[in-house]
Amino acid sequence: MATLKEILAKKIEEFRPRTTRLVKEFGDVKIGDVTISQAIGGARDVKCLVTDISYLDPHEGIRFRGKTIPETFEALPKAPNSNYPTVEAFWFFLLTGDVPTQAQVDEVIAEWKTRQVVPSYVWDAIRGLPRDSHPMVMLSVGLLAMQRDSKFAAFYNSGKFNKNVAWESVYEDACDIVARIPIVAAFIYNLKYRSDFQVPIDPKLDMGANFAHMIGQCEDYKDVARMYFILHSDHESGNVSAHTTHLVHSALSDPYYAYSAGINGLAGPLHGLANQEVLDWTLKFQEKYCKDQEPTKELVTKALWDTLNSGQVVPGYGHAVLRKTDPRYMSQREFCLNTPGLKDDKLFKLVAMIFETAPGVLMEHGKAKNPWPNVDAQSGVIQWYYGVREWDFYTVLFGVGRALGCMANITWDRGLGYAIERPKSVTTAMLEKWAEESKKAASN
Ligand code: AMX
Repeated sequence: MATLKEILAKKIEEFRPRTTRLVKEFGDVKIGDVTISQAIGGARDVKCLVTDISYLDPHEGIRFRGKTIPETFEALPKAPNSNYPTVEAFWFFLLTGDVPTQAQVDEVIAEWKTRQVVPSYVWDAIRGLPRDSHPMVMLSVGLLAMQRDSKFAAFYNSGKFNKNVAWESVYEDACDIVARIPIVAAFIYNLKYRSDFQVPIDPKLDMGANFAHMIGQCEDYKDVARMYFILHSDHESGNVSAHTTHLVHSALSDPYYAYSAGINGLAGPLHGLANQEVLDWTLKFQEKYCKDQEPTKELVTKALWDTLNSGQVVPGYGHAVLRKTDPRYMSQREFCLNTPGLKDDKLFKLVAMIFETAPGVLMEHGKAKNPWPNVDAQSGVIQWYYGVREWDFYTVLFGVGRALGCMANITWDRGLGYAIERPKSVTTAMLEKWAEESKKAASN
């Protein structure tokens, strides 16, 4: 049986001529124009990134390797006694586009075990931080501390660096990072919230199950972890964490530097930190409005307007690309509705009420182009229900999942030899000149 790396090597070899031909023969074909509002407004919709790992349609939502979320869950081999695939099966699929056999999944699970040794100086680096540092700082520092192990950096410094095979050492780092990041995350959780009570990995368990085990969670949480990490893995290339990782790696910074930077982007409240903000908003709402009464749509409406009128965003709602409810939201909602206990949970019911109310309020407010919920509006309530109530940790969970997409993407970036990223800037005076010229041309 060919290994994952051998299958990947064959796929990259086969794919390369497509990229080379596009650049060589069709390099001048235009795929879009850039407007002044795109240049000033965060490059929204500017088509200048390429990935085949996932695609985000504004109306349909995400497809991983051509498959919707339900199709992905359906197609992949499941974890033992579970309706969900293992993260390892998903990793194989994300990297190659092939649905692995059970034997191939078992091989990835076994291989990750060999990579799960985190050097003790990583723990020292994290322990050296003030205990009230944000867990995303700890995750970013933990990743950077592991950079000493980078096989890509070692290959680059070996004097034998060769562009054609550079992807192989990125792949090695990528596998090390995805295998180790849940261990680092569990360490941070136990350090911060369980009085440094550290639990060793259980070599019999797959990644999701092992994460549940390390943070002292119950049997049912194993599926929560698998589902969570898969859903948060990839959202095409333009989001801040994926794009940052791609950008930093394009300078041939190794995957540790690149993903540590990606994690720093994920820590922004408009991006991954929104999951923590959603829980914070919802609990503050309960505290302020529902001490002596049950939540009602009227109270939720009032709280939403209070947020908007104070100039803040409603966390968990809106999206730069999506123009409908995020299927990652729906997938988690379905999980809640199918989980006895969770479907009747007070917080879940409140989140469901916000879902019924917020889109109308945002439409009336008239600013957000997408008034529908994104992934972050639903994820915290599941963690809360299972007892992971330290909501400043939620973005770390996002970061564990997002590692899969970012690492798969930069492995392919190197495989296809993507160039250092370097868009061109212009000055405001140039924009004003072009604006005047366009006005004159329109009036002639
Ligand atoms: N609440 C209030 N106002 C919102 C809003 C929301 N949820 N979503 C968008 N708006 C506002 C924007 O702030 C912007 O206002 P401005 O004109 O005064 O600057 C206006 O509506 C137009 O914005 P947009 O084009 O609809 O969105 P965008 O592409 O600029 O930003 C996003 C997208 C996600 C940052 C934005 O919708 C937002 O801030 N949402 C809340 C935070 C959040 O949930 N982030 C997580 C996104 C998913 C993820 O990455 N994890």
